[in-house]
Amino acid sequence: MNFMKQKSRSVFYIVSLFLFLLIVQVILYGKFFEELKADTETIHDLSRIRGAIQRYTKLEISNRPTEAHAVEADIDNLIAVNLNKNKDVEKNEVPGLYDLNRLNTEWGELKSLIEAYHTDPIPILNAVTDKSEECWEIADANVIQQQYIVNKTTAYYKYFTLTFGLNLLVIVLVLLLYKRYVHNNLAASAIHDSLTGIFNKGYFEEYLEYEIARAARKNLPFCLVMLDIDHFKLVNDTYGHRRGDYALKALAEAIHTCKRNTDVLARIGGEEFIILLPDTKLPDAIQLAERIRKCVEQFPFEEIGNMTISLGVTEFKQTDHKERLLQRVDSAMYQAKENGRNRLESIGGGEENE
Ligand code: GH3
Ligand code: MG
Ligand code: MG
Repeated sequence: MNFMKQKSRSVFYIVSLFLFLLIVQVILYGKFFEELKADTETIHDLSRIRGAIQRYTKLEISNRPTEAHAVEADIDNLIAVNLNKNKDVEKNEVPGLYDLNRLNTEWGELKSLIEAYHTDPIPILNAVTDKSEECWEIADANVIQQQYIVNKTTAYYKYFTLTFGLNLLVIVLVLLLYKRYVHNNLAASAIHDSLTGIFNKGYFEEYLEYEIARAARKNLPFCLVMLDIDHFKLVNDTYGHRRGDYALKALAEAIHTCKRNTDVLARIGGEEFIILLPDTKLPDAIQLAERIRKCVEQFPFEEIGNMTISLGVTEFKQTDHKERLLQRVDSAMYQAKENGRNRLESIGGGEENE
């Protein structure tokens, strides 16, 4: 359970970290969108300036001053607004290309030429059209520059979307894995004893019912071995409850290594254990139980030294039900205690054998 708490904390930190990154990304997203919007507006304005300069020149040359002044005011306004808006823009992003100031200067010169043109048109006409063309080229270069900036921003935006998606995926994956982990752990803790890690009483009884049905249907033998630590109260009283807990865990491990893989071991009481031996007849079960008894007797329990166990063994009979079987193996174990402990007694088919 402690391990589960630690895991929960790690998951909490991981998910928090990725959520934080997600929030940072959302904020940056907002900034990107704003920039993109401003840049797109600039492209729009610059395209308007580009076309309006040509129109202004034509209107002035064809002597339509009212319309020409309206267009002039429009261009003045657009240049001023964009000069102000883009004053922080790094002009050297594409060296020599982006220069609204230069356009402004050329535009001023065009207006002066137009004034001179109205006084004496013939010698100035070529200079006016050349200047107008020059203005168009600068405005066009500015549009291309701005489009380049937008394309770059959009490329960053793609990487952003990718990392955003990955971030989200990590969060979802971590949560899904954690859900599975918790589910598995809960399922495991429902059938395992929390102290020793072996099966608990509830699971064992379910398994026993299943084995009884299987053995009855297929006419197969199986045996039960019940065991209890001798004078365990004394161990607790002498070495303390914690040492007692350790002894229970060590005993479970010792039995686990002595039994066969197919045998099912469970803790059914404080210091009481049971083993189900599938496909096993009584003589073989007695042999295995004796092996376990000796194994425990010789096991060096830290600080405590040696401990002994008393065991009861019985074999399943076709007429048995769960309670009768458990009662019989319990009686056998009780006899082992009565007869001096650190020994085993067996009861087979309702008769008592030693
Ligand atoms: P016997 O040989 O007759 O079995 O004697 P015993 O002292 O082992 O039996 P008794 O029933 O008198 O005492 C059982 C002891 O087991 C008492 C109890 O404190 C201890 N016990 C039960 N569950 C646990 C546990 O989970 N941890 C520890 N440390 N002790 C436990
Ligand atoms: Mg005991
Ligand atoms: Mg007991």
